[in-house]
Amino acid sequence: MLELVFATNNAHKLEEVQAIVGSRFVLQSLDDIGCHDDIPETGVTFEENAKQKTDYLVSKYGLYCFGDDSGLEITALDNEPGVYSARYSGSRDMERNIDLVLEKLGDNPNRAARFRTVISLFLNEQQFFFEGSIEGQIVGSRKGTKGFGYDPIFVPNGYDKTFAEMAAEEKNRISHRAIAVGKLADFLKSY
Ligand code: ITT
Repeated sequence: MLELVFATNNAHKLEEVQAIVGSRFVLQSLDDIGCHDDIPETGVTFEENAKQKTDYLVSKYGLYCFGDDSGLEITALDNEPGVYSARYSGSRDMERNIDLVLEKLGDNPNRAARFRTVISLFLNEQQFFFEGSIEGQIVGSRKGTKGFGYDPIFVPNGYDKTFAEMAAEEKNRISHRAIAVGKLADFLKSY
């Protein structure tokens, strides 16, 4: 059994990932290790931000750990909001963040977008990255109330409903995060 710290305080995320990686790995949250610091996220790529989280834990605690960063990239907006997804409008207010995206896109016919997640893993003095993405389209107005973040305006390619109209199990089968975590889990299982 190997202990690994997941650089998150989101208990739901931790539980979900623990179930996927299996009982050979015991995952601990930042809270579990007594880390209440505001870990810097100042990178300009998801890779940099994910690595900042693990670098921080390695230098401060010397622990094996992984951390993730995700966001929405819209082709017609030069891949914005990207790493600024959580605070695109200047705050964490998702109503305003979504309004800003819809306003900037206007009636641009190019609605292509993707959600991306990058996971950084530090294990046995080595650095690994795992990535997941899902392509889709930004719709003209919000649809659905499930999920979080930009889910109400994102329709994955091959589907006719937004992430916010899907049951959690359906979204979690195909999402960027599910793909990246699946790769992490496969790697850990074969390690
Ligand atoms: P932590 O870093 O503390 O885990 P966070 O809110 O910053 O929380 P992420 O880095 O995973 O979470 O994602 C950044 C933003 O990207 C998030 O606040 C959402 O606005 C958006 N986002 C990420 N994944 C999403 C998803 O599955 N559905 C909708 N929006 C998502």
